[in-house]
Amino acid sequence: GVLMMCPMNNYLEQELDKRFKLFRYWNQPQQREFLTQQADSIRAVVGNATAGADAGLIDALPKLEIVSSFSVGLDKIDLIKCKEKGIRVTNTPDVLTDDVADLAIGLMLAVLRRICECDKYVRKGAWKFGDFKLTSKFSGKRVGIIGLGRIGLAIAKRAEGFDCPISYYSRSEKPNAENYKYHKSVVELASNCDILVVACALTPETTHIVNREVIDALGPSGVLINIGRGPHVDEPELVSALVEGRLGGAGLDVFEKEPEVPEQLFGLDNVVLLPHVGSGTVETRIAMADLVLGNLEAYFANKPLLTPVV
Ligand code: 8YV
Repeated sequence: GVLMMCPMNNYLEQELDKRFKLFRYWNQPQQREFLTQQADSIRAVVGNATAGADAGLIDALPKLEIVSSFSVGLDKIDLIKCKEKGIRVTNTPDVLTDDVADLAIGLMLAVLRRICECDKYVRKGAWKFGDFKLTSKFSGKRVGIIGLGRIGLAIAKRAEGFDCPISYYSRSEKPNAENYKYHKSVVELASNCDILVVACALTPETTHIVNREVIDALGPSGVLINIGRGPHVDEPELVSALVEGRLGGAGLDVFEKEPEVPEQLFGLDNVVLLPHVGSGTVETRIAMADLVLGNLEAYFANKPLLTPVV
């Protein structure tokens, strides 16, 4: 049997139902009792960015052999425990890179050119009474990227098309990034860019990697873009910096306690708020679902996994 943790994609759910004995975790009124009853029949877990496989779930499922995540991020999976127990783990890299990078650029444009505010302006009929205020140019702005992995690199390539000088922070300097300037700390990166983008994985080391010091280094004309994970940013610090005008703006696809979004942000026009839709296109979600299914099929057919992590 396969245990799906929460609703994530209809096509994925239908295919899992066709090919395996599917248990829907979110439909169980008594989740603890359900786990005790079905403990011996669940060999696979399908999770996502919302619900994965934590230590408690892994301990409750002694027959668990594989966790196939409908996400590239692995922060909701206890990878150390999986390794210890010989549980395989797969994710959905590459297929979502374009979408997430596209959206990062979209957020930059939306924040600097006030696209959402402009749209509201037209809809409420305000144009008849005067032109919209002037906004900020995006082309040529200095873009700083935290994490130059698959997604960070795709954002860099796109921003290059807008003539943006690129700099980045990562644990070590990348050999494949000669055109991009490496900074050995996030504060140094933030001090030397106009737009700071979070594009790294969420780990204990990168939790609150954007803290007050980083926000202050970015400053009142700087813009923060987060398409990574909410906990990358100290959210109360971000909110007070935006409310007090110590940060120029923010484009956020992710939040610390999704779907909760700090309401103090709702009245700010220099902020664009998205409901975690980085990979949310029809095309990409099908490709992600096919990877989840392909990994499970490969595993149970004793074939090499398509996108193994553990
Ligand atoms: C998804 C994501 O939002 O890949 C990730 O890490 O955050 C997203 O693609 C999510 O897992 C879809 O349910």
